[in-house]
Amino acid sequence: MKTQVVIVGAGPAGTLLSHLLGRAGVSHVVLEQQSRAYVLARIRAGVLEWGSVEILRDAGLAERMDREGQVHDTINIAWRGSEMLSIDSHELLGRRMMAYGQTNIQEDLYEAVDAAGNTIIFEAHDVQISDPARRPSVTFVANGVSERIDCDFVAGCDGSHGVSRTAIPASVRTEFEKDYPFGWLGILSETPPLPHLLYANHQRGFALCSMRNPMLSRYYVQCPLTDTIDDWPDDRFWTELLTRIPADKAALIETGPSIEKSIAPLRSFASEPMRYGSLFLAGDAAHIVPPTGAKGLNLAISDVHYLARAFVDHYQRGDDGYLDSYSEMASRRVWGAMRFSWSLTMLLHRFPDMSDFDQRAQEQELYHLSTSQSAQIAFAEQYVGLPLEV
Ligand code: FAS
Ligand code: PHB
Repeated sequence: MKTQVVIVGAGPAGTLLSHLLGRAGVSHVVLEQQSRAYVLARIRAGVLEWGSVEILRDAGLAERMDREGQVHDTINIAWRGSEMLSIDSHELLGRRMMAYGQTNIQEDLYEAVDAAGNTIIFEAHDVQISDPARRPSVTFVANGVSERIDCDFVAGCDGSHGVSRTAIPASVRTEFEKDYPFGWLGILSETPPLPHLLYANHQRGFALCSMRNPMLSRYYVQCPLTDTIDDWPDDRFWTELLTRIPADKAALIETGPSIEKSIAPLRSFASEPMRYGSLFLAGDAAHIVPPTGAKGLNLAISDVHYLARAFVDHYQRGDDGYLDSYSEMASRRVWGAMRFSWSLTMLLHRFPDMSDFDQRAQEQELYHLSTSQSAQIAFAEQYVGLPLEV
């Protein structure tokens, strides 16, 4: 086979790239190691920056999002069990955010790929990238048959455990990493959510109240990395969540059976450069952020926005300016989100070695955020997302 771009991975990054390239008439093939159903069963992100909303709208992917998604202006942060601040990004910046689950986005993306007749080869195994620096080709096995695709470019959208990043020689890569000594236990429950996102700093640990739709709530509590979901029956989860948030908010929460329960470790990771010759990395293949800042999915979308623009300029105008600037431009946005997600994780979580001084210093920073409009503006512009670079 021969095509212009091979995309490895059909998560949000790879599938959005497929859709954008298809709209521009750039030939491509997507290789996904899992089945379509497996990818769609993942429960992950829930909050979209307004820049991501606009990218999806411009790509004709927003009809269901605009119908079912929930536009939000306010982020609430609680501390010490009773204090709470509210940050209204629309009042401060005129910018909003959208609560719309990654699972829904993935469904919408697959539907659009099907409608456009683009090619995703699911259950493609043993993907290998050869000669990424000059004349790349990709081999894989599907239905027991070994295949090879010659291409102009490879887009590595295969997440943090994929093969694309390591196709860049270790001598070329610089990696930055920070692991956190706790995880997030998340549940979904078919109960009405709180009206606004609520993050909580508490002596017992972090908690987060989020949503998917008016009858589907998403909740998280910080838990030790050594825990498993068997350590957290629903009753224990609800008791812990309601303890960590202010009583007046806890009184509004309707508990119910969890329909999904999982523990995710928290990690900061970045690999540079995001380009090696004809190989380009996008999304989790190049970077991981702790979910505290709701940035992972949004970075995947912004990387793909930059990369699709670069490929289209190459093929339609013979202009490689955006290809040549991709790695630096995408990395600038990645590091903005990386730092914000790290700082919010350090501010809101209970670390095992924390002293009373450390706890009090966290609480003082939250008090300052509650009283300073300039601090709130700085927070809000990073949470809802800075404008994309032209
Ligand atoms: P993905 O990992 O989503 O997709 C990569 C795809 O490549 C996968 O389908 C995989 O099967 C495929 N693949 C891997 N190796 C391959 C190979 N060798 N060959 C072919 N295909 C291969 N972000 C938030 O903003 N908020 C959250 O609350 C949040 N929660 C998360 C919870 C968990 C458990 C995880 C793991 C991530 C979470 N994230 C969250 C981040 C998440 O949303 C990612 O940022 C987002 O999925 C990134 O999308 P992709 O880059 O497409 O990577
Ligand atoms: C979610 O809704 O899953 C969510 C919201 C905000 C975050 C992380 C996850 O920071």
